[in-house]
Amino acid sequence: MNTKNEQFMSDVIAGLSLGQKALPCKYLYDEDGSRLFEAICETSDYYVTRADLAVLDQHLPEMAKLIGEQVHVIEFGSGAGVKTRHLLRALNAPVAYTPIEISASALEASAEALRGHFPKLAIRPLQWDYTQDIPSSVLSVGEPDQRRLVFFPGSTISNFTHTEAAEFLSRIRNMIKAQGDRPDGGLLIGVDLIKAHDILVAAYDDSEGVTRDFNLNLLHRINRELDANFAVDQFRHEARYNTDHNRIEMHLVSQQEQQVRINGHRFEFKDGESIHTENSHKYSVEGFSKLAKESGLKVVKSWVDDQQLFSTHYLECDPGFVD
Ligand code: AVJ
Repeated sequence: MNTKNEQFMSDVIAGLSLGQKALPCKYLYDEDGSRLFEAICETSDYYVTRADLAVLDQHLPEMAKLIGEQVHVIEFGSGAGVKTRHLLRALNAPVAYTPIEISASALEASAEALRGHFPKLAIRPLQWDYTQDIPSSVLSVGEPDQRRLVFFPGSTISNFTHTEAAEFLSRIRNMIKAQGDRPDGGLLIGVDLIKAHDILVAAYDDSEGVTRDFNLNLLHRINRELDANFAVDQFRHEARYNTDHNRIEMHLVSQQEQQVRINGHRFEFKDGESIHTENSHKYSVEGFSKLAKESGLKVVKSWVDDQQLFSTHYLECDPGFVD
């Protein structure tokens, strides 16, 4: 077994040994999972992607004015999408674009696609796990280094708990704050909003069953990569809204009492017992602004769509913040 699978194995063993069984959501996004996630974004119940784009398209001219000219755009995620293209087109003379993504293939494919659209822009794909620190020199684009705009659309921040989200925002602050000749930069981030529970549950249990397949794919993956014997059809996808934490939780619920063997380890499931596989935290505009403030960022402006489904925020370093 290679090191990558060893890590996967030990995370799975640890997660299934918890009282509430749980698996890290990053393992949902293998090649099949990433393809299924793209398909989720096309379903009629998953409003998130459309609402995100609607907010951007309606307000990009104003956003671009606040962001200013000649920025170095840094995106967390491969940036294959239409949102990146719309942003880059709206900005005034962006100097460089750095998509940061752990999957080399996703990164290269999207960088190549973008080069076709922006032949004169310096596109500098960076293969890196963006939840880990990135040395500042790796991101520098020249002398003097250019002002940075971090772009984090899609409400990917929803996967983080509040503590993780606050740490993540602090790291973004360090990345954009002034250094040498480089002035303070900004952050443009999409955040899904708290709303009626039935809309939320439907978005994570779509009527086409794509989210179900996405969630169950994790068991197929464990069977394939870790020599396990999950009876996948004996598990059911469930999306629950947790009101205490303002989050959707995805679970895989055992449909009977059963045993699963994973590379010599055995795990017991009671009838109805679940594996918690993903969180999607929801925010109010005020709640997100408060979280950002704790991390030394201040919201310059927030925008929401007409139906108040989704929010996009432009933030800058809070000059009054002391770490
Ligand atoms: C990738 C975290 C933005 O929480 O809406 C969607 C993940 N999982 N449907 C979300 C997801 C199932 C998605 N994010």
